Amino acid sequence: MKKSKIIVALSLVSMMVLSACSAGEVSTTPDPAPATPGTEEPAASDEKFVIRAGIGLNDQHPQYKGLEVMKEYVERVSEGRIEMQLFHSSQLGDDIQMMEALQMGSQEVTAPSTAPITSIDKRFMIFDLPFLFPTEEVASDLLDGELGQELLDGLDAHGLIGLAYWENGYRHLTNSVKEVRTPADMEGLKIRTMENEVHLDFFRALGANPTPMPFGELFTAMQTGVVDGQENPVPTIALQNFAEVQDYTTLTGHVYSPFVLLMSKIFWDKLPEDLQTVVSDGAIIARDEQRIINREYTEELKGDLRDAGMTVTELTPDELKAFQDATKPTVEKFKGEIGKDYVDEVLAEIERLNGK
Ligand code: TK8
Repeated sequence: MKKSKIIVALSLVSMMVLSACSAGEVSTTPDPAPATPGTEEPAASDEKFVIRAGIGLNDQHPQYKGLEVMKEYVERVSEGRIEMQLFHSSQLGDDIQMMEALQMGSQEVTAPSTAPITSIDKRFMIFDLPFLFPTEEVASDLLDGELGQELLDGLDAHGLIGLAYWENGYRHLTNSVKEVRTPADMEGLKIRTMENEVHLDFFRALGANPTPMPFGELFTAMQTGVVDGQENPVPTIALQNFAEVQDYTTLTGHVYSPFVLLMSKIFWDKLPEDLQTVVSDGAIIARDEQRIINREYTEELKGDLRDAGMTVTELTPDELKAFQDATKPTVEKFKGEIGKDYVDEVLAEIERLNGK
């Protein structure tokens, strides 16, 4: 009896421990040795996968609309084996924090601008060089081609899967102090930039006083006067209500910014192959839709900025050239850091695409 009592007691204890383990809290049994990559037990076909997708912009922005298109596709085509939960307005952190969360496996998807990714791979600085792309079409053709793919493939080594390039768009300057038509008008303006050396350099070259800052802190910084201005595409200026704290927009179009749709490699490697295909197809289908929405919004919302009381300045060709000339030293300065060969390849490809 006594012996059996001990056995019962022991099995009770182990059941309690087991039930505690299944709740994912306490584990007394040593974790099984991590399976050699590629030898993991394939996920059961009915296993459900949850994707937490976080962005910095709000739910009105074309970036969020793109996530909604992707959510609809992956949930439908995976027949519910994938659930996508969407988080906007920096609910899960800023671009850099979310990228790090993906690398650690505590989040599955985010879509930062390329600027923060330069902290991981300097070649992404190519997209921050001022006045690089003559049109959106040339930009997306290059991004979707070999040269763009080469950079996405390089993210694997950093625990990230580069799924696609979505569109942030041409960036324009706003401020609350004065109308800007020339580089001289920039003198001393406190401008918020993304956390990126290239942007800091060319705003200094324009005579401004740039401050790098996460997007989530920008609105308050403009409201309180910590900064006089910032630069972003029209949909962001309009849909993030910058007209409430900014009076002037100058359509400089100084940089075409892509977003990079990223997935955690830890999560990606757990997905069975058929679901990896659903995710990558969904990313591309949503990309094409997101770009169309972004370009439509960009045209429509320019009028909204004026209706909201902003002075919207279109530069003359000469005025634009003055900005291009003033920022040329930045291009030369960062060619080396990005890699001269890669820069030359990209410039040659832009010329080819632009001549098409
Ligand atoms: C939003 C940012 C934003 C970017 C910036 O998270 O930081 O100004 O243009 O879109 O990625």
